[in-house]
Amino acid sequence: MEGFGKYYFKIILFMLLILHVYVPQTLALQINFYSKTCPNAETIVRQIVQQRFAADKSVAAALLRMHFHDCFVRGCDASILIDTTSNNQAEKDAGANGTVREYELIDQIKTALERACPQTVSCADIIALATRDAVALSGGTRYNIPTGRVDGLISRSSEVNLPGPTFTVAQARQAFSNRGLNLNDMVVLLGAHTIGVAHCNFFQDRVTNFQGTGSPDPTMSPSLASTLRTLCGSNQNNPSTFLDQNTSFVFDNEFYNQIRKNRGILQIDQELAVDSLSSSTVANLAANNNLFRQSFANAMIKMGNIQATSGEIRINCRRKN
Ligand code: HEM
Ligand SMILES: *[C@@H]1O[C@H](CO)[C@@H](O)[C@H](O)[C@H]1NC(C)=O
Ligand SMILES: CC(=O)N[C@H]1CO[C@H](CO)[C@@H](O)[C@@H]1O
Repeated sequence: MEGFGKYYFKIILFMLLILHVYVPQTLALQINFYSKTCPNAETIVRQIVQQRFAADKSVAAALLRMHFHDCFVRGCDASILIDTTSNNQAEKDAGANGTVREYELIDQIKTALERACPQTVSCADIIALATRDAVALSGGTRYNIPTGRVDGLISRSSEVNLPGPTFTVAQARQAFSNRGLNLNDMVVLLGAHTIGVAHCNFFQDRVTNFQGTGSPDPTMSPSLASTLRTLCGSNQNNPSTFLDQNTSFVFDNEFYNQIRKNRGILQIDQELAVDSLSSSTVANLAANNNLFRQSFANAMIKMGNIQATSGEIRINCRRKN
Protein backbone atom coordinates (compact mmCIF):
# COMPACT_ATOMS: atom_id res chain seq x y z
CA MET A 1 0.00 0.00 0.00
CA GLU A 2 2.81 2.36 0.90
CA GLY A 3 4.51 1.94 -2.47
CA PHE A 4 1.21 2.52 -4.20
CA GLY A 5 0.75 5.84 -2.37
CA LYS A 6 4.25 6.88 -3.34
CA TYR A 7 3.43 6.15 -6.96
CA TYR A 8 0.42 8.44 -6.89
CA PHE A 9 2.42 11.05 -5.05
CA LYS A 10 4.93 11.03 -7.91
CA ILE A 11 2.20 11.39 -10.51
CA ILE A 12 0.65 14.31 -8.64
CA LEU A 13 4.06 15.94 -8.22
CA PHE A 14 4.67 15.53 -11.94
CA MET A 15 1.30 17.10 -12.79
CA LEU A 16 1.99 20.01 -10.46
CA LEU A 17 5.33 20.53 -12.17
CA ILE A 18 3.66 20.61 -15.57
CA LEU A 19 1.00 23.04 -14.40
CA HIS A 20 3.07 25.39 -12.32
CA VAL A 21 6.51 25.37 -13.83
CA TYR A 22 6.22 24.38 -17.45
CA VAL A 23 3.17 26.36 -18.56
CA PRO A 24 4.04 29.72 -17.00
CA GLN A 25 7.57 29.55 -18.37
CA THR A 26 6.40 29.13 -21.91
CA LEU A 27 3.67 31.73 -21.69
CA ALA A 28 4.76 34.32 -19.13
CA LEU A 29 4.49 37.84 -20.43
CA GLN A 30 7.37 40.23 -19.83
CA ILE A 31 7.88 43.95 -19.85
CA ASN A 32 9.88 44.89 -22.96
CA PHE A 33 9.46 41.45 -24.46
CA TYR A 34 10.51 42.88 -27.85
CA SER A 35 13.62 44.73 -26.63
CA LYS A 36 15.92 42.45 -28.64
CA THR A 37 13.70 41.22 -31.45
CA CYS A 38 12.04 44.53 -32.30
CA PRO A 39 13.53 47.33 -30.20
CA ASN A 40 11.37 50.05 -31.74
CA ALA A 41 8.09 48.17 -31.44
CA GLU A 42 6.67 50.19 -28.55
CA THR A 43 7.82 53.49 -30.09
CA ILE A 44 6.22 52.65 -33.42
CA VAL A 45 2.92 51.82 -31.73
CA ARG A 46 3.01 54.99 -29.64
CA GLN A 47 3.72 57.28 -32.59
CA ILE A 48 0.84 55.95 -34.65
CA VAL A 49 -1.58 56.10 -31.71
CA GLN A 50 -0.44 59.67 -31.00
CA GLN A 51 -1.12 60.71 -34.59
CA ARG A 52 -4.56 59.16 -34.55
CA PHE A 53 -5.37 60.67 -31.15
CA ALA A 54 -4.39 64.13 -32.37
CA ALA A 55 -6.99 63.74 -35.13
CA ASP A 56 -9.69 62.09 -33.01
CA LYS A 57 -9.58 61.72 -29.23
CA SER A 58 -12.36 59.14 -29.29
CA VAL A 59 -9.85 56.56 -30.48
CA ALA A 60 -8.86 56.04 -26.84
CA ALA A 61 -12.29 54.77 -25.86
CA ALA A 62 -12.44 52.59 -28.94
CA LEU A 63 -9.15 50.87 -28.13
CA LEU A 64 -10.04 50.33 -24.48
CA ARG A 65 -13.27 48.65 -25.38
CA MET A 66 -11.58 46.56 -28.08
CA HIS A 67 -9.01 45.34 -25.54
CA PHE A 68 -11.73 44.43 -23.04
CA HIS A 69 -13.79 42.53 -25.63
CA ASP A 70 -10.68 40.75 -26.87
CA CYS A 71 -9.48 39.65 -23.42
CA PHE A 72 -12.90 38.43 -22.31
CA VAL A 73 -13.27 35.96 -25.17
CA ARG A 74 -10.52 33.30 -25.40
CA GLY A 75 -8.05 35.56 -23.59
CA CYS A 76 -6.14 38.54 -25.00
CA ASP A 77 -5.33 36.85 -28.30
CA ALA A 78 -6.59 39.30 -30.93
CA SER A 79 -9.43 36.91 -31.75
CA ILE A 80 -11.62 40.01 -32.02
CA LEU A 81 -9.65 41.19 -35.08
CA ILE A 82 -10.36 38.15 -37.25
CA ASP A 83 -12.70 38.84 -40.16
CA THR A 84 -15.71 36.68 -40.86
CA THR A 85 -15.30 34.30 -43.78
CA SER A 86 -17.80 32.27 -45.79
CA ASN A 87 -17.48 29.36 -43.38
CA ASN A 88 -16.90 31.17 -40.07
CA GLN A 89 -18.80 33.99 -38.39
CA ALA A 90 -16.12 35.72 -36.29
CA GLU A 91 -16.31 37.41 -32.86
CA LYS A 92 -16.51 40.88 -34.31
CA ASP A 93 -19.85 39.98 -35.87
CA ALA A 94 -21.49 38.91 -32.63
CA GLY A 95 -24.34 40.97 -31.19
CA ALA A 96 -22.21 42.66 -28.52
CA ASN A 97 -19.59 43.63 -31.05
CA GLY A 98 -21.48 46.09 -33.12
CA THR A 99 -19.76 49.29 -32.19
CA VAL A 100 -16.19 48.12 -31.55
CA ARG A 101 -14.11 50.22 -33.92
CA GLU A 102 -10.59 51.31 -34.95
CA TYR A 103 -9.74 48.00 -36.61
CA GLU A 104 -8.06 50.09 -39.33
CA LEU A 105 -5.74 51.67 -36.79
CA ILE A 106 -4.56 48.22 -35.71
CA ASP A 107 -3.99 47.36 -39.39
CA GLN A 108 -1.95 50.53 -39.82
CA ILE A 109 0.23 49.73 -36.80
CA LYS A 110 0.65 46.14 -37.96
CA THR A 111 1.80 47.28 -41.40
CA ALA A 112 4.43 49.54 -39.83
CA LEU A 113 5.62 46.76 -37.52
CA GLU A 114 5.79 44.18 -40.30
CA ARG A 115 8.02 46.61 -42.19
CA ALA A 116 10.31 47.09 -39.17
CA CYS A 117 10.38 43.50 -37.87
CA PRO A 118 8.51 40.93 -39.98
CA GLN A 119 6.31 38.44 -38.15
CA THR A 120 7.59 39.38 -34.71
CA VAL A 121 5.03 41.48 -32.87
CA SER A 122 1.66 39.86 -32.20
CA CYS A 123 -1.63 41.60 -32.98
CA ALA A 124 -2.69 40.87 -29.39
CA ASP A 125 0.28 42.87 -28.10
CA ILE A 126 -0.52 45.69 -30.53
CA ILE A 127 -3.98 46.02 -28.96
CA ALA A 128 -2.54 45.98 -25.42
CA LEU A 129 0.20 48.51 -26.22
CA ALA A 130 -2.03 50.84 -28.22
CA THR A 131 -4.59 50.79 -25.41
CA ARG A 132 -1.92 51.63 -22.84
CA ASP A 133 -0.78 54.60 -24.96
CA ALA A 134 -4.33 55.82 -25.55
CA VAL A 135 -5.12 55.77 -21.82
CA ALA A 136 -1.97 57.82 -21.11
CA LEU A 137 -2.80 60.31 -23.88
CA SER A 138 -6.24 60.79 -22.32
CA GLY A 139 -4.76 61.67 -18.95
CA GLY A 140 -4.50 58.24 -17.34
CA THR A 141 -1.38 56.71 -15.83
CA ARG A 142 1.18 55.34 -18.26
CA TYR A 143 1.86 51.80 -17.09
CA ASN A 144 4.41 49.23 -18.23
CA ILE A 145 2.45 46.54 -19.96
CA PRO A 146 3.96 43.06 -20.21
CA THR A 147 4.06 41.66 -23.77
CA GLY A 148 4.69 38.34 -25.49
CA ARG A 149 1.07 37.42 -26.24
CA VAL A 150 0.28 35.15 -29.16
CA ASP A 151 -2.52 35.53 -31.69
CA GLY A 152 -5.27 32.97 -31.46
CA LEU A 153 -6.34 30.72 -34.30
CA ILE A 154 -10.03 30.69 -33.47
CA SER A 155 -12.65 33.43 -33.49
CA ARG A 156 -16.31 32.47 -33.28
CA SER A 157 -19.23 34.80 -32.78
CA SER A 158 -21.04 32.01 -30.94
CA GLU A 159 -18.41 32.15 -28.18
CA VAL A 160 -18.90 35.84 -27.39
CA ASN A 161 -20.32 35.83 -23.89
CA LEU A 162 -19.69 39.29 -22.48
CA PRO A 163 -21.44 40.81 -19.46
CA GLY A 164 -24.39 42.95 -20.55
CA PRO A 165 -25.36 46.49 -19.51
CA THR A 166 -28.44 45.27 -17.64
CA PHE A 167 -26.46 42.82 -15.50
CA THR A 168 -26.63 43.26 -11.74
CA VAL A 169 -23.34 43.85 -9.93
CA ALA A 170 -23.47 40.25 -8.69
CA GLN A 171 -23.94 38.91 -12.23
CA ALA A 172 -21.16 41.07 -13.61
CA ARG A 173 -18.92 40.02 -10.74
CA GLN A 174 -19.44 36.39 -11.77
CA ALA A 175 -18.51 37.19 -15.38
CA PHE A 176 -15.29 38.85 -14.18
CA SER A 177 -14.42 36.15 -11.68
CA ASN A 178 -14.77 33.56 -14.46
CA ARG A 179 -11.77 35.37 -16.01
CA GLY A 180 -9.77 35.60 -12.78
CA LEU A 181 -10.75 39.20 -11.97
CA ASN A 182 -12.24 40.07 -8.60
CA LEU A 183 -14.96 42.53 -7.61
CA ASN A 184 -12.46 45.30 -6.92
CA ASP A 185 -10.83 44.79 -10.34
CA MET A 186 -14.27 45.02 -11.89
CA VAL A 187 -15.26 48.25 -10.17
CA VAL A 188 -11.93 49.78 -11.16
CA LEU A 189 -12.03 48.53 -14.76
CA LEU A 190 -15.54 49.88 -15.27
CA GLY A 191 -13.91 53.25 -14.59
CA ALA A 192 -12.94 52.95 -18.27
CA HIS A 193 -16.42 54.39 -18.80
CA THR A 194 -14.88 57.73 -17.85
CA ILE A 195 -14.34 58.12 -21.61
CA GLY A 196 -16.40 57.07 -24.59
CA VAL A 197 -20.02 56.78 -25.50
CA ALA A 198 -23.05 54.51 -25.34
CA HIS A 199 -25.74 54.28 -28.00
CA CYS A 200 -29.42 54.60 -27.13
CA ASN A 201 -30.19 50.93 -27.74
CA PHE A 202 -28.11 50.10 -24.64
CA PHE A 203 -29.94 52.37 -22.19
CA GLN A 204 -33.19 53.59 -23.81
CA ASP A 205 -35.40 51.49 -21.54
CA ARG A 206 -34.00 53.35 -18.52
CA VAL A 207 -35.33 56.69 -19.74
CA THR A 208 -38.73 55.54 -20.97
CA ASN A 209 -40.04 52.27 -19.65
CA PHE A 210 -37.70 50.75 -17.09
CA GLN A 211 -38.27 47.01 -16.64
CA GLY A 212 -41.83 47.32 -17.83
CA THR A 213 -42.83 49.83 -15.13
CA GLY A 214 -43.87 52.44 -17.68
CA SER A 215 -41.61 54.94 -15.85
CA PRO A 216 -37.94 55.88 -16.09
CA ASP A 217 -35.36 54.17 -13.90
CA PRO A 218 -35.76 55.77 -10.44
CA THR A 219 -31.98 55.63 -9.95
CA MET A 220 -31.43 58.06 -12.85
CA SER A 221 -31.47 61.79 -12.27
CA PRO A 222 -34.81 63.05 -13.75
CA SER A 223 -33.12 65.87 -15.63
CA LEU A 224 -30.66 63.48 -17.24
CA ALA A 225 -33.50 61.09 -18.09
CA SER A 226 -35.35 63.92 -19.74
CA THR A 227 -32.32 64.98 -21.83
CA LEU A 228 -31.72 61.40 -22.92
CA ARG A 229 -35.40 60.85 -23.78
CA THR A 230 -35.15 63.76 -26.18
CA LEU A 231 -31.89 62.46 -27.63
CA CYS A 232 -33.11 58.89 -28.12
CA GLY A 233 -36.50 60.02 -29.40
CA SER A 234 -34.95 62.14 -32.14
CA ASN A 235 -35.01 60.88 -35.68
CA GLN A 236 -31.29 60.13 -35.81
CA ASN A 237 -30.36 56.47 -36.15
CA ASN A 238 -29.44 55.14 -32.68
CA PRO A 239 -27.69 58.27 -31.33
CA SER A 240 -25.07 58.14 -28.59
CA THR A 241 -24.15 60.06 -25.46
CA PHE A 242 -21.06 60.26 -23.24
CA LEU A 243 -20.73 57.64 -20.51
CA ASP A 244 -19.17 60.35 -18.31
CA GLN A 245 -21.39 63.36 -18.85
CA ASN A 246 -18.92 65.79 -17.25
CA THR A 247 -15.27 65.27 -18.29
CA SER A 248 -16.06 63.10 -21.29
CA PHE A 249 -12.61 62.88 -22.89
CA VAL A 250 -10.50 62.96 -19.72
CA PHE A 251 -9.29 59.75 -18.16
CA ASP A 252 -10.06 60.59 -14.53
CA ASN A 253 -12.23 59.42 -11.63
CA GLU A 254 -15.11 61.75 -12.52
CA PHE A 255 -17.14 58.77 -13.76
CA TYR A 256 -17.48 57.65 -10.13
CA ASN A 257 -18.62 61.09 -9.04
CA GLN A 258 -21.19 61.12 -11.83
CA ILE A 259 -22.71 57.78 -10.87
CA ARG A 260 -22.86 58.97 -7.26
CA LYS A 261 -24.95 61.89 -8.59
CA ASN A 262 -27.34 59.44 -10.34
CA ARG A 263 -25.85 60.39 -13.68
CA GLY A 264 -24.75 56.95 -14.88
CA ILE A 265 -25.82 56.11 -18.43
CA LEU A 266 -25.74 52.32 -18.39
CA GLN A 267 -27.70 50.44 -15.78
CA ILE A 268 -24.60 48.50 -14.67
CA ASP A 269 -22.71 51.79 -14.17
CA GLN A 270 -25.47 53.20 -11.98
CA GLU A 271 -25.75 49.92 -10.08
CA LEU A 272 -22.08 50.18 -9.08
CA ALA A 273 -22.88 53.28 -7.04
CA VAL A 274 -26.09 51.85 -5.58
CA ASP A 275 -25.30 48.19 -4.85
CA SER A 276 -23.82 47.50 -1.41
CA LEU A 277 -21.32 45.11 -3.02
CA SER A 278 -19.58 48.03 -4.75
CA SER A 279 -20.80 51.36 -3.35
CA SER A 280 -18.00 51.83 -0.83
CA THR A 281 -15.31 51.12 -3.44
CA VAL A 282 -17.03 53.61 -5.71
CA ALA A 283 -16.99 56.21 -2.92
CA ASN A 284 -13.26 55.68 -2.34
CA LEU A 285 -12.45 55.96 -6.03
CA ALA A 286 -14.66 59.03 -6.42
CA ALA A 287 -12.72 60.74 -3.63
CA ASN A 288 -9.23 59.96 -4.85
CA ASN A 289 -8.11 60.33 -8.46
CA ASN A 290 -4.61 59.03 -7.71
CA LEU A 291 -6.07 55.90 -6.19
CA PHE A 292 -8.16 55.39 -9.33
CA ARG A 293 -5.25 56.02 -11.71
CA GLN A 294 -2.95 53.56 -9.95
CA SER A 295 -5.66 50.94 -9.42
CA PHE A 296 -6.72 51.18 -13.05
CA ALA A 297 -3.17 50.61 -14.29
CA ASN A 298 -2.85 47.53 -12.07
CA ALA A 299 -6.22 46.15 -13.14
CA MET A 300 -5.40 46.66 -16.83
CA ILE A 301 -2.19 44.67 -16.40
CA LYS A 302 -4.23 41.95 -14.72
CA MET A 303 -6.89 41.93 -17.45
CA GLY A 304 -4.11 41.91 -20.06
CA ASN A 305 -2.78 38.73 -18.50
CA ILE A 306 -5.85 36.69 -19.40
CA GLN A 307 -3.98 34.48 -21.79
CA ALA A 308 -4.64 32.29 -24.74
CA THR A 309 -3.03 28.88 -24.51
CA SER A 310 -1.53 28.67 -27.97
CA GLY A 311 -1.28 30.66 -31.14
CA GLU A 312 0.97 32.32 -33.67
CA ILE A 313 2.24 35.72 -34.74
CA ARG A 314 -0.23 36.74 -37.42
CA ILE A 315 1.08 38.52 -40.51
CA ASN A 316 -2.31 40.11 -41.14
CA CYS A 317 -4.32 40.78 -38.00
CA ARG A 318 -7.57 40.00 -39.81
CA ARG A 319 -6.78 36.34 -40.59
CA LYS A 320 -4.72 33.49 -39.29
CA ASN A 321 -1.61 32.69 -41.29
C1 HEM B 1 -19.84 44.70 -16.82
C2 HEM B 1 -18.96 45.12 -17.66
C3 HEM B 1 -19.22 46.03 -18.83
C4 HEM B 1 -20.38 46.25 -19.51
C5 HEM B 1 -21.73 45.64 -19.30
C6 HEM B 1 -20.06 47.23 -20.54
C7 HEM B 1 -20.97 47.70 -21.47
C8 HEM B 1 -20.72 48.70 -22.36
C9 HEM B 1 -21.68 49.22 -23.30
C10 HEM B 1 -23.09 48.71 -23.48
C11 HEM B 1 -21.08 50.23 -23.97
C12 HEM B 1 -21.70 51.10 -25.06
C13 HEM B 1 -21.28 50.62 -26.44
C14 HEM B 1 -21.89 51.47 -27.52
O1 HEM B 1 -23.01 51.93 -27.40
O2 HEM B 1 -21.22 51.66 -28.55
C15 HEM B 1 -19.75 50.35 -23.47
C16 HEM B 1 -18.83 51.26 -23.91
C17 HEM B 1 -17.52 51.28 -23.49
N1 HEM B 1 -16.91 50.38 -22.66
FE1 HEM B 1 -17.84 49.04 -21.48
N2 HEM B 1 -18.76 47.58 -20.44
C18 HEM B 1 -18.21 46.87 -19.42
C19 HEM B 1 -16.89 46.90 -19.01
C20 HEM B 1 -15.90 47.60 -19.65
C21 HEM B 1 -14.49 47.46 -19.39
C22 HEM B 1 -13.89 46.46 -18.39
C23 HEM B 1 -13.84 48.33 -20.20
C24 HEM B 1 -12.37 48.56 -20.37
C25 HEM B 1 -11.47 48.33 -19.44
C26 HEM B 1 -14.86 49.05 -20.95
C27 HEM B 1 -14.62 50.06 -21.82
C28 HEM B 1 -15.60 50.73 -22.53
C29 HEM B 1 -15.34 51.94 -23.28
C30 HEM B 1 -14.03 52.73 -23.32
C31 HEM B 1 -16.55 52.28 -23.91
C32 HEM B 1 -16.79 53.44 -24.88
C33 HEM B 1 -16.54 52.95 -26.29
C34 HEM B 1 -16.57 54.02 -27.37
O3 HEM B 1 -16.76 55.20 -27.07
O4 HEM B 1 -16.39 53.66 -28.53
N3 HEM B 1 -16.09 48.56 -20.61
N4 HEM B 1 -19.54 49.40 -22.49
C1 LIG C 1 -17.34 68.22 -13.18
O1 LIG C 1 -16.05 67.79 -12.73
C2 LIG C 1 -15.33 68.73 -11.94
C3 LIG C 1 -14.01 68.11 -11.58
O2 LIG C 1 -13.35 67.63 -12.71
C4 LIG C 1 -16.12 69.06 -10.70
O3 LIG C 1 -15.43 70.05 -9.95
C5 LIG C 1 -17.51 69.57 -11.06
O4 LIG C 1 -18.29 69.72 -9.89
C6 LIG C 1 -18.22 68.55 -11.97
N1 LIG C 1 -19.48 69.13 -12.46
C7 LIG C 1 -20.64 68.45 -12.46
C8 LIG C 1 -21.82 69.18 -12.99
O5 LIG C 1 -20.75 67.31 -12.07
C1 LIG D 1 -20.81 46.41 -37.15
C2 LIG D 1 -21.10 44.95 -37.13
O1 LIG D 1 -20.32 44.16 -37.59
N1 LIG D 1 -22.26 44.61 -36.60
C3 LIG D 1 -22.71 43.24 -36.50
C4 LIG D 1 -22.79 42.77 -35.07
O2 LIG D 1 -23.38 41.52 -34.96
C5 LIG D 1 -24.70 41.44 -35.44
C6 LIG D 1 -25.28 40.09 -35.08
O3 LIG D 1 -24.50 39.04 -35.57
C7 LIG D 1 -24.68 41.74 -36.94
O4 LIG D 1 -25.99 41.70 -37.47
C8 LIG D 1 -24.07 43.13 -37.16
O5 LIG D 1 -23.94 43.37 -38.54
